Amino acid sequence: MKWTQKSQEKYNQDLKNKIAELKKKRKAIIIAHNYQRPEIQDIADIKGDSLALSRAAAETDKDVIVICGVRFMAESASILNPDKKVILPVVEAGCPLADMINVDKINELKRRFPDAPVVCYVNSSAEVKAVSDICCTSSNAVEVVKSLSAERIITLPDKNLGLYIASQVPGKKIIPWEGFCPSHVRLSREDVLLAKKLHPRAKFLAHPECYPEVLELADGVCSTKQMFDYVASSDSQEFIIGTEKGIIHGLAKEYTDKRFYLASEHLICADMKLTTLGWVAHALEFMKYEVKVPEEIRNRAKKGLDRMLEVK
Ligand code: CIZ
Repeated sequence: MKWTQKSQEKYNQDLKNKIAELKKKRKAIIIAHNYQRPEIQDIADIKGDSLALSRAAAETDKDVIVICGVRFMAESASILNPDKKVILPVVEAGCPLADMINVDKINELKRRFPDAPVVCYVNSSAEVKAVSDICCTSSNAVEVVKSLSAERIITLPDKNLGLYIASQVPGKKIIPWEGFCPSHVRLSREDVLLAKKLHPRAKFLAHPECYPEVLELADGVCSTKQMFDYVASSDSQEFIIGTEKGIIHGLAKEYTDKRFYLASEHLICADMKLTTLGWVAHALEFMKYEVKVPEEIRNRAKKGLDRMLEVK
């Protein structure tokens, strides 16, 4: 068969119909991150950042939660919903940033800075959350740190997010871990200056996982959710976006009268792009791949997530 745009559309529509049928049969909810492929965002019941995903997972009355994202997101859903089946369609969808820290390294930090609580970005494994004091996302990291009475605070695993928090909470000494997001650090100051030259009227929105010298050029430093909020309340018609490419689909779909330019074509997370319609259909048909956090780790990790959800 010759593969044309028409046959591709039919193939996708058949998969979407199958997913809708299976979703009903399984009493499932599909939750997708803002960085997912456009066609995955379009079939999701809930779409958002990690915080929205965690909240939706905590509130759903469905039996099965399909997380279209990466492993740590499915783990968070499992931590908050021990009695539900949490499914990650692509078993190897991980997060290189999350893999840059582990329990031994945190224990070493705690030995060096015994008075400093550990604030752990949700982009981390369940084991890492279990030995941290409180979690945060890129939406609420500054508020979470402000909510703590300690003067010295360890933030992990993303160094740039730690440096950004430090710039916003000057009264505290932030001790950031050295991790980084391989997608966001590919955005250079030169990329942004070029994009600004090409689109002089556009506002530049940057994710806090970008380097400080990139954030210096930003009109807004925003999580993905905050980028939606910024665009909604801005009079500007054009925006240069400094985060993963997937968000452009959601922004362009929601704000049809505004224009969005990706700050660099390198802003792509390969793990986020692994989930396809085919894998979601497979996940619902065969209930694969279940992510279940062991009870002992879950109990400890949940405390940090609950504490975060209380802050904001
Ligand atoms: O917090 C998240 O979900 C991430 C990884 C990015 C963002 O800002 O949404």
